[in-house]
Amino acid sequence: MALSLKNKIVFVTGATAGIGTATALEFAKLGAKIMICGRRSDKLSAVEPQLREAGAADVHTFALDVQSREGVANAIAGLPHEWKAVEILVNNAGLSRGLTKMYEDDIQNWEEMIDTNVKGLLYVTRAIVPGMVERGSGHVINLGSIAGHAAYPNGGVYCATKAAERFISDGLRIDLNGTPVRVTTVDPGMVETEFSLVRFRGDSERAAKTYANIDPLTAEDIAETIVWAATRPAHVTIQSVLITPTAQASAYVVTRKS
Ligand code: NDP
Ligand code: 8X3
Repeated sequence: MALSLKNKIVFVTGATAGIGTATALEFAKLGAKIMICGRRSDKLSAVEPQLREAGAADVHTFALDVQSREGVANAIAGLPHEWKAVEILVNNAGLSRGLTKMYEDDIQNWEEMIDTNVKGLLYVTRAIVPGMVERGSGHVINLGSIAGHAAYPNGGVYCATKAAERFISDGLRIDLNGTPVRVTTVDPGMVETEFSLVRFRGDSERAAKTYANIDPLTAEDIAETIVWAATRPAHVTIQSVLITPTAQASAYVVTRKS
């Protein structure tokens, strides 16, 4: 039987757009208490009423850049008492920067991807998981990618961050074995969100080409997958889900409609 998440606290990082917003909304429909963060405060304010409308038992938002080790530690330590018992952590905040040969790339792109996708995920995990272990309940769901399964041309560092995510998820699951805390990695292929717009620094024409002439995954497809994994009975761990558009067979084998 599916687990009830009514009144449980679900924390989604990077919920000001894309998969994060859709995931928060999907959990809200189940009557969970939703806590979200991201760097853009205006977007957090815009998502909050949508979450209440969707059925969230309560909503808490705060601006956070997960790249900041101190910022993450302070934000989690400073949570109001009633928001501390996080049941589900969705480590979703992440990004890609550029699509360039590694040996010619701007090093700043690497810093941003590694600091967000790898170190940011670790900082949040380190701050939240001890409470789960102490309470004897919890589930960490990390956003990986098909990019973590095989490197593709000009995206090597992004792929490396998602390969790291895969091993971090495996390592965390091993370290938590013997506790009831579960770990899942959800690894999508092409999902049409702000992802490519961010990758190409606002070049919307180039971003749109990524998804031209295919039916890409939607943020809602991924949100539903995450909620499915989260609502399996307590004795079931979905370790990983690799999910692609039907038009995509691997990280770089995609058939476009002519
Ligand atoms: P979007 O760009 O639409 O959303 C990314 C979210 O992450 C935003 O809410 C953004 O918020 C947040 N974010 C980025 N950097 C930080 C930071 N330093 N601190 C806090 N929040 C941050 O992309 P997606 O929804 O597509 O991406 C979500 C996750 O899914 C990422 O981890 C991505 O790698 C992964 N993924 C995406 C795929 C795709 O094809 N779209 C496929 C596979 C995986 P803000 O800017 O307000 O901080
Ligand atoms: C995002 C999917 O293939 O654009 O992680 O890297 S891909």
